[in-house]
Amino acid sequence: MAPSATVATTVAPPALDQLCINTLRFLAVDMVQKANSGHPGLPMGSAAMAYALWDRSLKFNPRDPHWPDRDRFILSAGHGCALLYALLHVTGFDLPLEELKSFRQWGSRTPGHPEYGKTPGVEATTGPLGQGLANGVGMAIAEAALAARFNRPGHLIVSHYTYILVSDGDLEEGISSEAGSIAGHQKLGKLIVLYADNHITIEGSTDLTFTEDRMARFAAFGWHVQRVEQSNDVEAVALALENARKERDRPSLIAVCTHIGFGSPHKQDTAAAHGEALGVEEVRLTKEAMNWPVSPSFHIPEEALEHFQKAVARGSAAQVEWESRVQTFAHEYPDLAAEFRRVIDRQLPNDWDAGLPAFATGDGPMATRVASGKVIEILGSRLPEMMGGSADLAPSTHTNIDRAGNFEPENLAGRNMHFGIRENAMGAILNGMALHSGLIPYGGTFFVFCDYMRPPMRLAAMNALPVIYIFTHDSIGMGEDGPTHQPVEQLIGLRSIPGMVVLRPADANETVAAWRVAIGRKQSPVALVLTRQGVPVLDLNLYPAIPTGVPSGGYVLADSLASRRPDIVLIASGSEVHLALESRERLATEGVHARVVSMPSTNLFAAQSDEYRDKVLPADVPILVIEAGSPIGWQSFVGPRIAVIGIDTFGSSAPGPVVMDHYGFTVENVCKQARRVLDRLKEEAPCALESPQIMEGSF
Ligand SMILES: Cc1ncc(C[n+]2csc(CCOP(=O)(O)OP(=O)(O)O)c2C)c(N)n1
Repeated sequence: MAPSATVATTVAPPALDQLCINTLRFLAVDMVQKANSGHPGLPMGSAAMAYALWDRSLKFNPRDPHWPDRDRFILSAGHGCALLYALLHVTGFDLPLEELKSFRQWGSRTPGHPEYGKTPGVEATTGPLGQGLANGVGMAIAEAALAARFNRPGHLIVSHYTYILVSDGDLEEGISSEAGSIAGHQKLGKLIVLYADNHITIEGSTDLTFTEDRMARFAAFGWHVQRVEQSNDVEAVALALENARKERDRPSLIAVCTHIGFGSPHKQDTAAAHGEALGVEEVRLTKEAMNWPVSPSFHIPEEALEHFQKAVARGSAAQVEWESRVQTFAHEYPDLAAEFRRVIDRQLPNDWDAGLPAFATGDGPMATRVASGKVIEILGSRLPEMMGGSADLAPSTHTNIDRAGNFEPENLAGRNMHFGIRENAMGAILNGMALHSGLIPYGGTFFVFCDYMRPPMRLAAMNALPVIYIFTHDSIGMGEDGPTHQPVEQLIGLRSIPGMVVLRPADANETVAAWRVAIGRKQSPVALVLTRQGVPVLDLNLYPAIPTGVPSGGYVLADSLASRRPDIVLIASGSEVHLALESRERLATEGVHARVVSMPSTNLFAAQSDEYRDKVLPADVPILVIEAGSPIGWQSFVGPRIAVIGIDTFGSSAPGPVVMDHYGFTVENVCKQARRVLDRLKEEAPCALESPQIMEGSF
């Protein structure tokens, strides 16, 4: 058995508490019933523990949901969001009852799972189980890091807790072990997790799938664990929360034995309390059983509302008290206070990009990952809010900031993070850090392993979070490690995530420009896709368009050598840009005049005006795309007059240049394919496919 403490007091909560808890329960029941869609079970079972937290502990101000020193609360079990919306409404957030009545309807602020930015008081988008837990770890890391940076003796400017409500599903997901492990290792004492331990998931009892001792598991991660046997024992939950807050060196897990669908005569403790409304008859029976008026629905007793709304005065007072502390702090440490305000507001200092290097040809060949490492060094010294690291690949991803120290329990001011080999949690922790605000979080790994962190990347894009990913070893060009490590479909995969900006720079100077874009974007995640292998450095005198071209996503890097309209446009990204440039010269000797368009970001290019795009890619000039990735997707924005040299297998293990040659990334093949495109146009007849690497025009 785990060394956990069991906390218990009385079983029946006092009448007012009971009234408040039932208010939450039945608001959730009515919301789901009216929508005829949603999950009533978790809200009914977890209302009491959520009430204990929100009523007795949580520091929040409904009138200012973004107050920087509020406690964070994440409902990781996002399917139970009716509970969260009920809490937000009754405690006085700007979420009118009408919104609760429009649960899950078009245009409402009460979507089917909590969405960050849509509902005041929702701290994180949740729904994909496990992500919210790891987001909370990121928030707790942010709190610890900012506290270390800004608090001074006698001045507590950053001092709040992160609370998370999780379900069985959250703890079943592998990410919970990744996140739990790192949180325990980092001794995140201000992270407190309430676990709705109800033994039920959608397919039935957890006996079907989930029988390990969860408490022992988290204790082994280094957590402080407690159990509350009676979920309605508000005082016991409050006491367990108090114990958890006293525990400064370990994150806390409080398993509360809840009953899914609590109070429902036919559905309590069954999977039937999941995923659908209770039904009109069962709602009536439940209300009657719990002595609640059957109608009207959405009933909120005045006494309960009055009690809940004390949160407004309590929250305002707490914020006013904090603001006065900040004022005293600002008096004593004016520069530090201004800096605190700047980072919390996500503002960049005026000179943030001063001193970024302009690389010379003689600096090359240089891998873009190496160039990125040099940029991180400089940016890291100018932007103390930059904090990040790698999933155990820092020597390869070049993500460390020299002299910034490791973030670890003994050095919470350290900014280099060691995420361990935990990509999924790394992505979600970065999201939590971005959601917290005050930091520019970044994380790196090999590009192929971005698949392991795709769920949090998708959420980062959905929530417009400024997270930066550094993906190195970006193509088959990385060589010997072979197909398991050679990304092929990842580029198109990331480009297809709405809102994700993917940048694959061609050389060191494009890498500098790409970092400028990444830091400057406050409303979207950015993935930097970088080479392992050295590539030539493009001379800024010869290619002056680089600094302004990269932010446009695609630009004319080198025009047709003849001062006339190009015969063909060669589009390339990353390492293939150099191949395009060489091929352009070879083609010229054969009388074919090619323009080279460097396209580090299809997403940014797609966002340019039609006029700009038509200038870069004239409508009636054929296009050959050269990119060491899946050819799918290019036609969507360059039209049908296109051929692609890409890859539609998984690569092979051999030295990088050999692999590139084998897959047709040679000057000979580019020139040959360019001539085929032109010949075909002359003949106006489709030509047969010659190799799997070239895709023909009419997709
Ligand atoms: C990653 C992920 N997989 C699957 C689901 C679909 N899903 C929603 S709720 C749920 C199970 C809920 O069981 P539990 O987590 O124990 O919550 P409770 O029964 O307490 O409501 C599942 C599988 C999901 N939301 N996220």
